[in-house]
Amino acid sequence: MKTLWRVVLGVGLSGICLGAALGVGNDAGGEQVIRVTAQRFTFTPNEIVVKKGRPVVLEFSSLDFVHGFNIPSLKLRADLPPGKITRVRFTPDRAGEHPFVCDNFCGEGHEDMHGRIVVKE
Ligand SMILES: [Cu+2]
Repeated sequence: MKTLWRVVLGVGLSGICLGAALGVGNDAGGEQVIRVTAQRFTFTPNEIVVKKGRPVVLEFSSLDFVHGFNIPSLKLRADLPPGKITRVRFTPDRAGEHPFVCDNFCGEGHEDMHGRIVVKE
């Protein structure tokens, strides 16, 4: 009888360990992919919410011009040529807000072309 309980307990614990190994119940997930469209004179979305510690891939499509993406506080920048997807990867390591701007002069409304990334705990 003692042996039987040992087997039951053993199987139960194995199940728990396997669940942990498979990441069951862990919602941190893999990369968070966010599509962003750049077009005179806006980024859509212009507010991007991400989670601290979770890798992010921004996939930019420009519809009309080689806009720039520059986020000084994260030391990230890229040119965004139309007709292709430009990927920018990063993993936010602390909570906070990071303003970004278009840094390629794209016309009269260029100064209004900006947004922010909000990193949540
Ligand atoms: Cu622009």
